[in-house]
Amino acid sequence: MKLKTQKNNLKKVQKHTEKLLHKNNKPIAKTNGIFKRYKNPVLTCDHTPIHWRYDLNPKTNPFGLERVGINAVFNAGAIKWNNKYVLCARVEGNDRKSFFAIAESPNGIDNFRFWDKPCVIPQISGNPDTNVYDMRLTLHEDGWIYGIFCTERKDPNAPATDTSSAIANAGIVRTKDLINWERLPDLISNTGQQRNVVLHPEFVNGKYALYTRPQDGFIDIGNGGGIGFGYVNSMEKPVVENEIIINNKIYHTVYELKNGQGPAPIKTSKGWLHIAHGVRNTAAGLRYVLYMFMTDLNDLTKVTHQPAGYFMAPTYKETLGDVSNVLFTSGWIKDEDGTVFIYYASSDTRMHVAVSSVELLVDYVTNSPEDTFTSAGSVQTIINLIDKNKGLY
Ligand code: M1P
Repeated sequence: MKLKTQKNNLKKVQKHTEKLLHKNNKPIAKTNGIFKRYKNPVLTCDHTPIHWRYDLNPKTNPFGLERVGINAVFNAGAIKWNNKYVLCARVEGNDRKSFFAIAESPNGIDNFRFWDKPCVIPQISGNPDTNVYDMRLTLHEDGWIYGIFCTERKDPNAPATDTSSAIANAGIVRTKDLINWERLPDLISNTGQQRNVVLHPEFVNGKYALYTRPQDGFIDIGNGGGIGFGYVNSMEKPVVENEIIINNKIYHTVYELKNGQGPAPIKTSKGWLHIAHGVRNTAAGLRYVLYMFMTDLNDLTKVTHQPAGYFMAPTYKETLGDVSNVLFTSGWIKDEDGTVFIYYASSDTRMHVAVSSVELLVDYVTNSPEDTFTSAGSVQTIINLIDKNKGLY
């Protein structure tokens, strides 16, 4: 076999990357009317810049070999910024470490391009993060853009032979330009572990408000779980107070095992629109789907509407990846005209977009039947619809 020269191999990679970055995206024909999926993923490991992965100097890389492998790009936070659709993606290297990197698109559906360098997240002195992931971005009414992410560190109390046990908590940064990040202290809460912590965009009774997901263990949430809600007096000393569960995990639902808030909710005239992930166990492992609910405009702890079951589940193609059968969202963007871009990842591998609108989502959430939690109840729901449709089919 002939060894590829540096020039040939790099040219090939460059060509492939540029083609990918300019590929137009189209909605797929099949839709339930509520949202439209798009054909191509919006971000993958192949979208990462070539200068992150290759030593471009022919003297030090004569064969044009990849030096730093990128394994996956997923679970991105999202924000409309300077008229661009911006994702703060979780980029995972071949070394299993995740980090954050910003990619922007002019239209929200294709042509996403990473900025020159990944985000540099300052470390907490004496307590560095081992791994960071799943940043939710919130433009708060205090003027800062906050990023809340999961920071993972080895459990200091695990026996020496246990090399897996970890502690997950919410790390917090803020920025005014998405380039310079100020690290704030990690969240202090009653439970040992937190993941999927999200900042509400408005002050509530003069306080910051957080969606949380308290858990007892790193993977198992134990006695904890459910989407929590609590208050924080100061983001510089972030201690969660009065944390209560507002959206529980429930037996024999798509969120039986655990759930977690997606991005910060969207304010509508009918209430706050939420998108979340729900997890159940199956013989083939965990299955992650997305579901929606609405909370009261004046009482954020009160769920006013919640359609039964999932809003989006992985399609066959989306079920395949590093962690199969997973849809996960941590970012969406509402445009001035009410269009909603839902950015979701499939199987911890790649990012996609689905497009809907505030009008459609509010209709879906407020008019779809709620869960009855029994098979007989589900049959009755369908019978009710059939009766309502009498004479119309
Ligand atoms: O692998 C699926 C997801 O698992 C975790 O989510 P949760 O905390 O709800 O179980 C996270 O590690 C997430 O990043 C990942 O996509």
